[in-house]
Order: sequence, then C-alpha cells, then structure tokens
Amino acid sequence: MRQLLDEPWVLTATDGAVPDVLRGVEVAATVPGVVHTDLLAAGLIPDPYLDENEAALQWIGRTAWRYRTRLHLSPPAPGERVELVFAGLDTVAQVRLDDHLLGTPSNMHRTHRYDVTDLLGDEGAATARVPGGHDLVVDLTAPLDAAEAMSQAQGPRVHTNEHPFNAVRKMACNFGWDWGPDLVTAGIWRPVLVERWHTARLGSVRPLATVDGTTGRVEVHVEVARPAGEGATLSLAASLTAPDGTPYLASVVVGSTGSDVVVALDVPQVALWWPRGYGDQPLYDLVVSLSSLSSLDTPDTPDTPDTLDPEGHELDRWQGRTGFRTVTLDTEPDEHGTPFVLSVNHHPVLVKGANWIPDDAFPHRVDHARYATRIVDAVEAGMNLLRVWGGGIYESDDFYDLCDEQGVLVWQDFLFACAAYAEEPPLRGEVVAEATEAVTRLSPHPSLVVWNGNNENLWGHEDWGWAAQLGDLTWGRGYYLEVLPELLARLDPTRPYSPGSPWSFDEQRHPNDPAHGTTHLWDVWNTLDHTHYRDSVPRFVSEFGYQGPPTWATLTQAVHDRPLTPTSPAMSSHQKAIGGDDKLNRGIAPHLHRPPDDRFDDWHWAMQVQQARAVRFGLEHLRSWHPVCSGAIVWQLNDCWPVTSWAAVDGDGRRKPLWFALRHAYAPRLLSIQPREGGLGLAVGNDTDEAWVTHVAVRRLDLHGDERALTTLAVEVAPRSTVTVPLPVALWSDVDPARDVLVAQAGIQRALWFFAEDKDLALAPGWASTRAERVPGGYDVHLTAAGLQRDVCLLVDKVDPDATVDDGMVTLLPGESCTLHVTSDLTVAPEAWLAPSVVRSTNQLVSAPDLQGAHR
Ligand code: BMA
Repeated sequence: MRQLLDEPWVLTATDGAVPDVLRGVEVAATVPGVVHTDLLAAGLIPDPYLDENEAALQWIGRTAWRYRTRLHLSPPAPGERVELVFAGLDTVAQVRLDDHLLGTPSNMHRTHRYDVTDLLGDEGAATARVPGGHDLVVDLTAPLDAAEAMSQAQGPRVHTNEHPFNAVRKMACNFGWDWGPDLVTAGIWRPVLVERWHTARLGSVRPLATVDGTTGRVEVHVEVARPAGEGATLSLAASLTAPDGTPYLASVVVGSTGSDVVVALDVPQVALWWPRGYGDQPLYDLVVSLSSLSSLDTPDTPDTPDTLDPEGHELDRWQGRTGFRTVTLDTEPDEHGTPFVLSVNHHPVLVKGANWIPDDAFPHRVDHARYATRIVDAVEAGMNLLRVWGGGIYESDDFYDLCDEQGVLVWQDFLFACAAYAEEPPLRGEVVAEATEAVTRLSPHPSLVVWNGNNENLWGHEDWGWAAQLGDLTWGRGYYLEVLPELLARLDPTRPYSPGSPWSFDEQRHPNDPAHGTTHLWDVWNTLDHTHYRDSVPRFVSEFGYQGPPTWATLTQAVHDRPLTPTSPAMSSHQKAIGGDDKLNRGIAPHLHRPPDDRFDDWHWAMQVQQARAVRFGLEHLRSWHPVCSGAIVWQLNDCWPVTSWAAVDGDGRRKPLWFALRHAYAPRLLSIQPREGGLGLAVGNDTDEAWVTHVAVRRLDLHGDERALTTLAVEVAPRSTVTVPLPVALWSDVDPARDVLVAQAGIQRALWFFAEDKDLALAPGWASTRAERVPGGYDVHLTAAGLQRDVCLLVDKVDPDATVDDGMVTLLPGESCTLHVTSDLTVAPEAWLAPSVVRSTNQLVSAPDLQGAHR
C-alpha cells in the first residue's frame, strides 16, 4: 500500500544569517516544496522574481533549514514492512525518525527509501518517543555552503557561472544561469510516501518496447524487492491493453529467491506510435502485477493466465502506458561529413525542436496544467521535438506523458552542463544511481528517443581551457564515453545515445565541428551578426538562439524601475547573460535603428523583433539545406522566471514575437529565398507525406506595390524533402535596393527578399486604415497597409495582460489587409488595440528619430 504522506510540515531556520523575524519561528511548510515558496506563502519574504529581490534573498542559500512533521503511523502488522519514500530531497540532508538517523542523502535527482519497520514498535506497543506520533525531521545543510564544501573535498573543478554547482547532484541552473536567477533552494521538492508491504514488492519496473516487422514486443524488466533468504513463490503478470481494447497477458513464476524477472508480451499487428506530423500516437495501457501464489508447489514454466491475478493474492501493482515505434540514429559518415539523422519507424524525421529548461526556478510549482500549456506552445509552433537540457532536471512523469500523447519527441540529457565533474566516489555512485533511476522511470515512454550524455562539456574541455585548469583531475569524460553508454547497454538498448551535445561522433574531431554530428551555433549572438548563420551548413543544430526581452506585461509586472530603461537597476538584474545588453545593441546596429534608452517602449519592441528576425533567418537557412541539415533545436522554448532571454515563451507563459517566427519557420511547407551560387534561389521545403506540386509566382515589387518583374516557377517537391530552384537573373538584377522587394508566393506560403537592410529601406510608417471591433470572445483588428508593412505584431498584453492574438510577425504588401483576432475578456474601447505601441511593425524602427509618433 502506497500512501502520500499528507501530515502538515513546519520549517525552521537552524543556522545562518537569518533575518530577526525568522529566528526561532516555525513556518508552515508545503511538501512538495522549497523554503523560498514557503516563506513567500507566509508573507515572510517578497516575491523573489520581482525587481531586485533575488539579491536580497541570497541568505536563504546560506541558511540551514529543518523540516519537521509528526507522523501518525500504526505499528507494522506481523511480517509487514513500513518504508518512508522521499521522491525528491533538495539536497544535502539528514533524515531522522525520532532519534534514529535514517540516512544522509545528497542527490536531488534520486528517490530515497528508508525502512522504518523496526522504529514503529510491535503491534499494540508503539514505541513512539513522542506521545501521539513520531517525529520525522529533515535537516538540510545550507545548500551553497554544502556545494562549496563538496567542491573543496573533491578538488575544485572548472564550471560556468558563480557557484560550484558541479560538485553536488542538484539542478545546475538553481545556482543561477545566464537566463536564471541565483535562488539556491532547499526543500522536499517531490512527494513523500509511506509504503506498507509484506512478502515482496515491485522494486523497479522497466518496460522496453520494440517492434519487429508488424509485431510489437514489450519486455518488462522487474526487480522484485523482498527480504533476504527463502521467501514465497510469486507470480509476476503483465497486461497490456491496446487502444481498441484488445488485451494481451503474460506472466511468469518467480521462484522463492528470485529478484530479477522479465515478462514479455508480443502484440501482432501492432499500432505504431508516430511523431506528430507523421501519424497517430496510439498508447497501450500496461499493468504489472506481483502476486504471491497460493500454493508454493508451482510449475517451473511460465503460465499464461487470463487474468492478472489468477489465484494468488496481489502484493503490488504498477500502472503506466507505453507505445511501439522503432528509433535509430544514423551517424554513418557520408560525403558531407557525419550526419545526425533520427528515424522513427524507419522514417527520417526533420527535427523542428526547442530546448526545454525547467519551467519555473522552483520546479515543484510546475503541475500537469502548466506542462500541458507549455507543450501546446511547442506543438502549435509546429515543433516535433523537445530537448530536456542537462542543467535542469529529469522532468516529472506529466511531461513525458504529455509528449507521448502529443507526439512530441523527447531528447533527454543526462544532468551535466557546462562544467567538469569529478568521476570518483561519492559523486560517481550518485551519478550511476540517479541515471539508473531515470532510465528506468522514463523507459516506457515512446516519445523518448535520444539519451544524451551532457551539455557542452566535451566541447568545453576542448575549447574553453579546461584541460590546463584541471591538471590530472577527472572531468566527466568517463561518464559520457564509458559509464553512461555501458549503463544504457544494460538498461535501455532500445534508444540511441549521443555522448554529448555538441558531439562529432569521433573523439579525434572537434566536438563542435558543424560537418559532423551535432553543433551548437553560438558565435552568432556572442560575437557575430545573425547573417553569419549562413556561413555554415551544419548537419544538425542542437542549440542556437538569440535574446530578446519578455513581453511587456511580464516585464512590467516584474520590473518597477522609475525610470524604466534597458539598463535601469531591476531591468539589469533580469538580464543574466554576460554582456547581454551589449550583444543586443551590437546585433541590431547593422539592421535597424536602435531606439534611445529613454524610449523604452520602442527599445523593447526593437529587441523583440530583432530576436524573432535573427532566429527565423537562421532556421530558414538551415531548413533550406535539408536533408544535409536534418534538424534544429532552438535555444530555448521557455523561461523559468521573467527575464530577458533566448526564450520564445516568457516566464509568465506569454508568447513573444519569436514564437510566431518559429511557427512560420516550422510550418509543414516553407518557402524561403536564399543566396545560391552568386545569385538567389528559391528553397521549397515540404515536410509532409504528399508531394508538393505547385506554381510559385515570384514578383519583384517596389514598396508601393508596382510590379517590376515576374516569373512563375513550376515546382515539384517530393514528400519530406527540399528543393532549391535558381531564380532568374532578371528578378534580382538592376534593382533599387531601398525600394524593391522579391515576393515568392505559392498558395498561402510566401517568402520575401529585401535588397537592403531595413534602416536603408524606404519603409513608411503609416497605415491606409486600421479598425478594431468587438467580436465574440474578443476583438478583430483589421489592418490595411499603405506601403509595405514589415513584421506586424499586435502587442496585446499591453492592453490586457491576459489577451492573446492569433498571429504575429506578419508582413503586409502594399495595399494588403489582414485581420488579427484578439482573444480577451476585457471590455475596452476597441481603439485601444490600435495604439501605436500596440500595433507594431519594423517600419516604426526605420524612420528614426521620431519613433513614438511614427504611427498615425
Ligand atoms: C548554451 C546552453 C546554456 C545557455 C545557452 C545560452 O550554452 O547550453 O548553457 O544558457 O547556451 O547561453
């Protein structure tokens, strides 16, 4: 029997420079939770996400904390075991029941289980020291002190950012990242359970699903936990139910000392699970049941019952879902280098993905609904893969369940990021234990298709001067190239493994060589203009991105500087990237007029549009080279608090202009105009299962809409492929760079090509007409362009923080109209949606300097 422990907990500071109001005070604690959120709920600290509160709350990470509860557990029945199970302790802890030390865990990424049977007394004679219950106490060492002490003990190793996060198995970004706050937590961040059992229980359940021809097979690997020595004979049964209700059953007998058992099920004519865009996502319910057989005199051969528990008494049960698909990763060298092609059910997948970080700096707050919303953000942008980045966590089951349902592929990093890691005990043992647990827990999920050793550590060692700093110290190589692949060969041979991201699949090669394996493109953003995305044709980009501020509502709800400028104090504390503002300024200079600091509203828009434009530019380039380039994973889908970052969806869940740009670049069919062989080519991408046979009209217009040249191209693009058609010279020669634009159009797909930077274009700010009206569910905003209007966005959260809009980053040709639908419950004069700071376009950033008055 498993029961959530729902007794009330209290929290006290036991050591550290705590404020007077907290000294000796007991605070109600929520489990799962952490100290920060409890103090916030009790009104004892301000919201850590607002203004400069983060800096004022540093003492929390330097404080030792005690969680305490009173357990009311009945004594064990004869033969019964009672265990306390902590699904997640954050992090360096001493756990006590009454005066007994149960354990000293130090890994946030593991479950810790303690047998308390003998501490609860015999039946009817409870030995609770405290009348009316038992004291359960979790003492947490000040997390920053703990990390520093562990680092000293291991021998300090190189890491990014300020604190030695690499010394302790705790979410790396919890110590501050270049998009994350430095709010080092302590707490009981996942549930606590009481488990009572006798005879035996399911120690672990690891279903591995494979497909051979038309037959699916699931092998359920089970560890049976039981007291040492001779025990009962058991039956282990697995039952699988197809989406159409068809049941499949199998069972095995487990001898009196057996502990490692496999029960296998074959599913003829199995319904295959596909990534979204390729087919359906049939999921099979799986139940694994452990029973004691009534008679000890049992046959040696497996029996095939038609119920889960034919005659025995059920002891334990596991329930989950799985799905059937094959997955392979092709890294066989070819004429371009080393590919990185992920195939599902033998169909190569063009990966259109995003990197995922913990959706809250306090990840226990991310519930099923939040995950669901965020994954909808991914799928509505046309994504088919999320990479769970190694500086975060193994997400909760909800995340992987939702990805299974939605057909979103998951690439899971092991939890190592941007640092060197000791390979000796005790860290080594923790790494093996946590990886074993994660691989086991995540094994049923068909969405999970790649295991990856680490984030940037192989690259860091090669390029960032680590070798010299490390001397003889270990740094993690053994984990990525030996320990983890060996562990996976034992526990999950069904999925491909990549030792790191980036990785070239040959230790002799530079790990970030774009011609080989996976690449992180960070020169652009760090040092180069975004047009340099075109400098290489990488085989697979697992990270690249460009910063921009959060939406207006998110920003202004978190930052209250007066005046508010790009570098006002609280604004700066919500920009974590070193030199981030300089990089934003450097990036925009060649393309658009950077609004002055005292035009914050314009600055905000300019930086948002720069982010959207830069990433779209990169994605269109990469996609135009498909299949040489087999995918891109944008850095990053989400944020964990309100911050200027690379995210497409900000910390309060609002979609930035980048989100609309991603949806454009990830559309099933995509046109883009690209430089090719001294001229221009039209790249036509078809990421569908039907051939795209179409006529593309390519016109050269001036900014008033007059046609200067026209060509119609007959194009045929096979399923899941891309062709590039040269554009006739007449289209792109003899142009007026400030006034001419190429427009390629096939149905609703459109690509544009400008011959000059925006700031040199004769873009006029005014509209032919704008009109807004109330409609059911919100408002319709009708816009008609006079001259060409580029990158039109409605920044609707400026009017109603809860409003959303159905499109953005839309370019209207001269005289063209569009209607944008705003979803909003707010009753407001419809004209509110037409304010110049709400109806935005890059035209407003071209005719400097009178930007604010640009919209008339
Ligand atoms: C990559 C990531 C993160 C980082 C991002 C932006 O290196 O792996 O470490 O946040 O770039 O700098």
